[in-house]
Amino acid sequence: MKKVFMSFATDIVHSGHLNIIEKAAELGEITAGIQTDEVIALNNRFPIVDLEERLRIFSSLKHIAKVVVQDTLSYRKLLTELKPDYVVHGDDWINNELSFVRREAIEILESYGGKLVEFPYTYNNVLSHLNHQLKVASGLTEVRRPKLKRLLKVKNLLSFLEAHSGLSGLIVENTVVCKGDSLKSFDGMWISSLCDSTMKGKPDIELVDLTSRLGTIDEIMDVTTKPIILDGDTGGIPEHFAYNVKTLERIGVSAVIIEDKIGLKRNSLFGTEVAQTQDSIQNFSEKIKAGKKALNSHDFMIFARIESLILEKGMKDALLRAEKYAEAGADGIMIHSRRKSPDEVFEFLRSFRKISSDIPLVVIPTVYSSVTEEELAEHGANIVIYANHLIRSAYPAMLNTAKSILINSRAKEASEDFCISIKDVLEILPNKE
Ligand code: SPV
Ligand code: MG
Repeated sequence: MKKVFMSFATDIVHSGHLNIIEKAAELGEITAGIQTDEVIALNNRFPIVDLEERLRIFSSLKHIAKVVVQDTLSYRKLLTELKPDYVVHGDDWINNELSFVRREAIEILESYGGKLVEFPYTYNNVLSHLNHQLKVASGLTEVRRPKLKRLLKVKNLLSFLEAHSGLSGLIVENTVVCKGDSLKSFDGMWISSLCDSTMKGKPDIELVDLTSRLGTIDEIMDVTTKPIILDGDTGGIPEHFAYNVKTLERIGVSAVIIEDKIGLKRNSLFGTEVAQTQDSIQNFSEKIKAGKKALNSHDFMIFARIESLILEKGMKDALLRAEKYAEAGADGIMIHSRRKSPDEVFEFLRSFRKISSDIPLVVIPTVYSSVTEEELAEHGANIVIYANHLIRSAYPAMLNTAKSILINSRAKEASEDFCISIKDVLEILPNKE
């Protein structure tokens, strides 16, 4: 009996898969590699049913002899181990983002005399409607909200990018790059108070209120499915915070981060250049408790953000606060810094990991931007937030366009030098179903 290997990233089995499985079964005995959540997430998708369930579903199919867990996008490990005579796949990966995985699989197969067999991938209205429905389901409140907790369980370090509009949300949602023998995409969106305010031409002082912030969130949620972390500023007074977390939880936000400051909030990156007051440990702990008590689900997270390093109160104060906020029920700790070097953040991460080995740690390397994700993960960070980069890069592009139109008294130069075509704009926007 010849050996056949197939890899699956899906969590529902439809006739398109069954058609290919039936054809593959004619070639030999099928081993199915069931991709882990982490591998599936690399390609910007998020399974609705978990890995255990997917393993059961596939192992119960008539033509599947064996299932194995596939924990890399690359087939190298499993092909080297299993040495199948054939790898069977739909022909859709010849030209899509998985084409490099295909090329590597062909090389490995050729090295020992194996063969890649591709069958036409089934496209029909029923299946494309089903795919669309799955995408819609993935953005529904009850599916979207727990995604952050689920991702934290399967990935070492999550990366979040700022979104301030539907369009920037689409960039975070859809951008995928090929890196080494894998793919990379963002895990979710950060809705920054700085960027939400900047978009409205207002200062970052909690002036853009929650009603307005909810409008931004709604706009982004309408066209995306990834988990959202909201920058909740100071969270307001505990009595208001308790109501507001319920709203955020209900609409499907996954987490809110609140910072331990009181009075007129100024952006942290001003540091001690402007007057900013840190809340007492006791008050802020009460706010965390009030928020936690108000929640209805287990999957909405409240992260406590510590401003001690920003306000030059020292490492000891930062660590004490982290410990106390965790005791008050915070689901994670964000440590902020405005030093150019990541050393104080590294020190905090290392020291806090001695206090708690599992509470998620969040960092925002805006000023210490040369730090790499590998270094942050090594020191114990769980979430890295790129907090303002889409709006910061959009602004100079818009300014150059405005100047070019003024200088040339026409739009031709700006269109050619700084703009995408209208055709491209239309393609970015969702236009099916
Ligand atoms: C934000 O993005 O609004 C933040 C991070 O709170 S920072 O601007 O660095 O304070
Ligand atoms: Mg902010």
